[in-house]
Amino acid sequence: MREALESLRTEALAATEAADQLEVLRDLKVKYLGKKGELTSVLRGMGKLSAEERPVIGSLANEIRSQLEEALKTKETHLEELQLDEKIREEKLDVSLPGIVNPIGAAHPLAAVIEEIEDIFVGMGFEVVEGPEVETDQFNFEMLNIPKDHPARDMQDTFYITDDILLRTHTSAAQIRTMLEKGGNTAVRIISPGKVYRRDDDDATHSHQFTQIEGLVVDKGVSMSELNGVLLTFIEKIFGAGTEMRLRPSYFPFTEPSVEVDIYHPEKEWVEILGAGMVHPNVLAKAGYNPERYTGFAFGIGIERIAMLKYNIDDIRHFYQNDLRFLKQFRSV
Ligand code: FA5
Repeated sequence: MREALESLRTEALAATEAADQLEVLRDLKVKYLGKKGELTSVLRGMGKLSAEERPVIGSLANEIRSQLEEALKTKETHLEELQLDEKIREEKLDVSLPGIVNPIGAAHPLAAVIEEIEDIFVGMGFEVVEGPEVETDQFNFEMLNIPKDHPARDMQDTFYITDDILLRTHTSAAQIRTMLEKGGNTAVRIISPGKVYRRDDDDATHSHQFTQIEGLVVDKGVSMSELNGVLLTFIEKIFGAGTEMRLRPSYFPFTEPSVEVDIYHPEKEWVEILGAGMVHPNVLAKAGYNPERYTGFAFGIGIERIAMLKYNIDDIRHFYQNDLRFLKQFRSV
């Protein structure tokens, strides 16, 4: 029996030594020390031993059990340490590796130009208001002195939704909304940016959907020279001091006199960027302002044209094609 125990010791210690996985150790523990394990089954034969032999074999068995337990524990700790080292090695961060760069978005060039223009006018005491893109014929035309049969309707070929509802052809509709809101006896000093729509054929300088900024000043004693001063200040701020501006007589049914404003560009020479004029007395009256006491001026700026001149863009369609090669050039704008 002694020999059986000794060979069990040798075999179990060798197996423990050889184990290279925690699972293997667990199996060995069951195999040798478990209730149905080999040590227990050797000890089951103790009944056949003499009274003198029994304590000797008993103490040998206990010695082997604790030696084996000790060996298994030591090996277990060792394997756990190895496993932890491996994990640390795998999860180690190499701070010298190049990082993953997330692409950063930027404002669309038109949005950036609108913001810049808003800042310039806010600096001159203007308030920013918004109007709806789906407008009534009444606000887009009738109240701007353009009745249904008026030839000026041909100047702005319109997308109609019904006979009386349309996609606004210009931001001038915001003039009427603002004056009605102010009630006929309060001064007005607003700009109103937004999208407008016309059934124009798209080409390098025309788009069926484009952006305007309307301006409107109504007060007692407002004059054409103030309009001139406001526009020149705006143009010098957006294109740089010394930029030349020219007013050409023109015609809009809602202003009298009316002008078209060009700026001088070294390559393109004179380029039209906006329409303007003194608010027509009929328009003031329709919107509740007494033209005997109040005068006003208004202007409508084409934003794409401004952005094209400012950034040397040769085709208006670039703004609407969402080509990243184009848009990425405006990251720092
Ligand atoms: C108007 O729309 C008037 N409402 C402007 C105005 C307001 C005059 C207040 C007087 C008082 P016009 O149709 O000219 O005017 O357009 C104004 C500007 O919008 C033009 O100078 C041009 O810069 C721009 N524009 C006009 N049509 C297009 C188009 N199809 N695509 C891009 N820009 C355009």
